[in-house]
Amino acid sequence: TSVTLIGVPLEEGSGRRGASMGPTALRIAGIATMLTELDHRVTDSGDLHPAPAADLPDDPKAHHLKIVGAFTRALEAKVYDVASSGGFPLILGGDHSLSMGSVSGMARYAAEVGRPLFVLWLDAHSDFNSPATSPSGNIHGMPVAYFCGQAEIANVLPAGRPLVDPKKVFQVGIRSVDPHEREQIREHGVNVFDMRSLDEQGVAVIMRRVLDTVSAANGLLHVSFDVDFIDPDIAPGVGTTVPGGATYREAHLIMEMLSDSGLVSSLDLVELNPFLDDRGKSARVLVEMAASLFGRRIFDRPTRAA
Ligand code: DIR
Ligand code: MN
Ligand code: MN
Ligand code: MN
Repeated sequence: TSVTLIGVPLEEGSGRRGASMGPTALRIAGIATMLTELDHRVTDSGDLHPAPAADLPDDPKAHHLKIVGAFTRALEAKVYDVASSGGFPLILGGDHSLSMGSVSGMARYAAEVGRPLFVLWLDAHSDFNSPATSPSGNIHGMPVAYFCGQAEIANVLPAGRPLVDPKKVFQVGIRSVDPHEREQIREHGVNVFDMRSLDEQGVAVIMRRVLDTVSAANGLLHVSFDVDFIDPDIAPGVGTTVPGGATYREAHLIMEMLSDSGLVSSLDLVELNPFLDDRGKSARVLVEMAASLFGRRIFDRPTRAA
C-alpha cells in the first residue's frame, strides 16, 4: 500500500491544550519506520497549517470554529486528493474534530467511485453532539453528527456535500454518552457496540458482523481511532480518559481483523495528548495498533474460507 501521512496539529476542538503535539509524538514513536518495515511505501506530507477561516462566525456553542473549520476544509481536500490518487490517507491527530474533514473527504471520494462509505468509530464517546445539544461546546464531541448531516455547523463545508449514512456508522467501545446524544443516536440508527456488548460478545463476534456488512455492500471502511477507546491504564495520554476501556489485546484483535479484511481505506489516529502522556507510552501504543492494522502478525493465519 502507498500510505500518505497527514499531520493535523489541531487542539482547538477539544477543551484543552496539547493534542497539537500529537503528530510530532507519533512521528517520534516511529510511525513511518514501522510502515516501511511492513513493506508499505510511505510519503509524509507534513502538517496542515491553514489560516483561520475569516468567513466563519465566532459561535459560543461551537468553540474555535474559525480554526476548526479551516482544518476541516484543508483536511477534506487533502484526504480526497490522496484517496483519488490511489493512496491510503493516514491522519495523525490532533483532536477528534478533524474527522469532520477526513471522513467528509472520504465520503466525497466514495461517492465519486460509487461505493458506500462505512465508518468504524473506536472511542469511549459517541461524538454525536451538535452545537444545539453539546454540554461543552467543544467541537470534538460533534464530528459523527456532522459528517452524517445531523449537526449544522455554520458553512464549514458546502451544503449538498456527500454525507455518511448513520446506519453505516459502527461505534465500538462506547462508555460516555450525553443525554441528547443518546436520543440522536437511537433516532438515526447509528450501530453502537458499547463496552457492555463488547464484554458480553467479545470483539471477534462484533468485528465479524461489521466486516461482513461492509464486505457484502462492497464498501470502503474508514477507521477513526480515538486514544480513549483504550483503557487509560494502557494509554493515559489523552484529555478525556474514561475508566473501563478496551484492553491491549482487544484493541489489537480489532486491528488484526481489519487488516485481514482488506477493507480499510483510511485511518485517523486522534486525541493523543503528549503533554499528558507517560514517557511516550500512549504514542507507542498507537503506533503498535497501526502496525497490526497495516499487517504485522505474530504468526500467519490460514485465510478464512469465503
Ligand atoms: C462530551 C465529551 N461528550 C462533549 N466528548 C468527547 O463535550 O461533547 N470527549 N469527545 O473526548
Ligand atoms: Mn507544525
Ligand atoms: Mn472522540
Ligand atoms: Mn473520546
